[in-house]
Amino acid sequence: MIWHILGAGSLGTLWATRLARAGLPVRLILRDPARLAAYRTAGGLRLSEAGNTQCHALEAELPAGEMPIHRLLLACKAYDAEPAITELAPRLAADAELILLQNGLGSQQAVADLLPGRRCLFASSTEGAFRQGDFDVVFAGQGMTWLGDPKDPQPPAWLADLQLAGIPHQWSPDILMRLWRKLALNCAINPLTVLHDCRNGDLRNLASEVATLCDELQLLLRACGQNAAAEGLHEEVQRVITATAANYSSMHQDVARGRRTEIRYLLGYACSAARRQELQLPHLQELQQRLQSALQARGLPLD
Ligand code: NAD
Ligand code: KPL
Repeated sequence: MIWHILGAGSLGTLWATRLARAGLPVRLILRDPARLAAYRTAGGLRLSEAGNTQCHALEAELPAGEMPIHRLLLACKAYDAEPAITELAPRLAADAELILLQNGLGSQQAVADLLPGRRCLFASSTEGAFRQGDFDVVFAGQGMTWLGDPKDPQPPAWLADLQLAGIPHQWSPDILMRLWRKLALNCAINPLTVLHDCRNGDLRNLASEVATLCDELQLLLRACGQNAAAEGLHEEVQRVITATAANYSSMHQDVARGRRTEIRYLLGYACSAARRQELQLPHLQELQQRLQSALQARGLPLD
């Protein structure tokens, strides 16, 4: 079974190169003819890991290719997921299965709604990678990827491919709980690092603001039926702030590089969910407004 991988960015490269190294057939799907030509000129994907760089000349094609797709890893940003799948849908076989690697919430359901009958696994990853150039990625942090299917608690047999490829993963019968928990962590940390232009560790100086946000996020999680995700949230946020004290959050990095953020699928999703539940969460809503003003001032999209 061929692994089609849409998105030759940080995580797409990390997955594609490990699957290919294990001898599994992999084909990249690149956005347009210009990207395909640039990929061919580059001669493949470069992955640097522990000071060692290797080039992997994987097969690549365009979304409008002929071959039906049976297994797809969707490795683009959350805001690109729906348009990417809309373009690719005619190639997806009736039995196609997908892994959706997007952070936050909202994009996975939107993709699944476009593909009735196809199995969509949702993923939440703590692996770290970044692009240092076109088709040139650095594996920056070991981590774990949790996979699950909100509609079916049974893992697919083909997860054995990930084992073979050495991709650390765990099946999660309650993947929505994991995604909500990560969303809450990201909402408590990432926007403040943008607003204060600081590293995660500097949030220790904003302890009461972080605590207030965690209180509101816990109310939201409970109102949305996510009691397990609410448990001990503030303590975990404090632990993550300490453990990643020297790092800039992913949202801070996006803003610093002038890139669009995934705000719509993080804080935006949280604020919309609060409105749907008719919950008043004034600090979270004010945080969203302050963040949007900061994005506007930098000429970045507000969602
Ligand atoms: P990235 O920007 O490095 O890569 C995304 C790639 O998708 C880009 O190369 C882009 O050109 C491509 N793409 C977008 N639309 C496309 C289309 N229609 N056709 C073909 N290619 C298309 O992003 P990333 O860092 O790999 O992040 C992917 C997701 O994983 C995000 O939701 C992110 O939050 C999440 N995530 C990333 C990391 C990390 O360390 N990078 C860690 C955990 C979670
Ligand atoms: O996931 C993160 C991010 O930067 O996106 C952490 C390190 C948990 C901070 O929210």
